[in-house]
Amino acid sequence: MICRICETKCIQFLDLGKQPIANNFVSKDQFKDEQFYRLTVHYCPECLTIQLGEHPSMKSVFNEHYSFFTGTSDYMSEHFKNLAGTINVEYFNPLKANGKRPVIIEIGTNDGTFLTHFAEELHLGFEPSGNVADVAKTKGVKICSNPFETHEFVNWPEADVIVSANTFAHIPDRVGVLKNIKKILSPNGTWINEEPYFGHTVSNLAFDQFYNEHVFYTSISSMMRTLSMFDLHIDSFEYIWTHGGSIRYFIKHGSEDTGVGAHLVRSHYNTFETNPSMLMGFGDNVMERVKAIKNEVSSIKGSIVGYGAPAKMSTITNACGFGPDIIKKVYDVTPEKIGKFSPGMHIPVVSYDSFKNDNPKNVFLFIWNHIDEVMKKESGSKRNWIVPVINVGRAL
Ligand code: JHZ
Ligand code: SAH
Repeated sequence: MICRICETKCIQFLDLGKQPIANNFVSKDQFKDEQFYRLTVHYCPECLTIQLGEHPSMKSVFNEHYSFFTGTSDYMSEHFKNLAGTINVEYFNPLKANGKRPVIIEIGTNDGTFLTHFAEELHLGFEPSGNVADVAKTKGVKICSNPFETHEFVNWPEADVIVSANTFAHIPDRVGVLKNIKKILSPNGTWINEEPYFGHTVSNLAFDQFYNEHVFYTSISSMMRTLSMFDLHIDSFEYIWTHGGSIRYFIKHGSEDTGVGAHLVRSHYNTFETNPSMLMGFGDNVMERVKAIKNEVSSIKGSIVGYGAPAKMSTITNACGFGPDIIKKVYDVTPEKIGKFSPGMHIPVVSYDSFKNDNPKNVFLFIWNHIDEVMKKESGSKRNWIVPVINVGRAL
């Protein structure tokens, strides 16, 4: 395949086979129409960008039936409230003190969990999935349904802050996104972008982060190279504990050396960041991990159920061949998923309401990234938790 950024020939390091659309929970009558794609992962030797080989069309993924709602996690709601607080203190209040009315744009607003904190400010949220956008609108959030990268900004003021969380990685036309950021970010503005950090995916063997929505996987070195092509740079960054280990970049115009490259040389992720050929070994380790999960599950006596029905479960169950004969059902809180079946393997999704009453013993924790929140909720009950990754702790 050819790199989506710099058009260099990429190198494949992982093949997880035929996979369905990860968030496409289906009803029985939709089984026969399910769409599949081949889940291969590659890196570009030139700009170091890690990316999927192929993916289904955006329209078949982000539409009126999108099943992920940010607000289903209390932890994530709190996380975005805190981010809004930081933005107010660091960017909005100083601008207001200078008599300016600040402007904020969000890419991938979803149900408005973040942007609702700016409902009284000059704001705009980009959200092409109609059903989640409708929820955002009820929270006072102004929505544009165009994909951000195709939007033509006419009579819209430059943004002082642009926020994208778990969305930049989802948009195949990365060049289009960066061109539009360049156009609409004010000269002193900041683009705050957060998403799972690929260093954590590697060190946790979290291969369930690979699925069709995640077209790109972020490393600091690839971000530095890509941004420099668009006269943007990483002003600073921090590792954050969301979605199993993420990174938050603060990005600005220009090409200043802010010491990020020097940090990389000292970081224990240096090998992976600067020598992507080690990813071939990672690909082999993932396939070993798939075998280890299958062995662990087959050694369990008695029935197994799943906890949480994230997009990630699609990769695991399809790679491991786990259908309802192996994982009987999966409990989830999302009304859009309950009563449907998991993509590809068709494990029934049932309401979390019956979990405590059913009192299952063996529970596959598909939402290992929410482990703190789950263990708080489930403290006091004794269960055999099966966790697909080798480490859920804070790596940094
Ligand atoms: P969760 C999605 O990934 C998709 P997923 C997307 N591609 C992405 O990048 C991230 O989000 C941001 C349920 N749940 O967060 C709700 C419970 O049942 O791991 C959800 O269905 N009980 C945009 O899907 C799922 O689990 C609970 O206590 O991998 C969570 O999915 C909690 C906390 C959640 O994201
Ligand atoms: N920011 C939220 C939601 C992430 S889900 C969070 O971190 O929880 C990703 C969201 O991006 C989805 O709601 C999806 O519909 C939206 N999205 C997908 N493609 C997009 C595009 N081209 N422009 C803007 N939003 C997009």
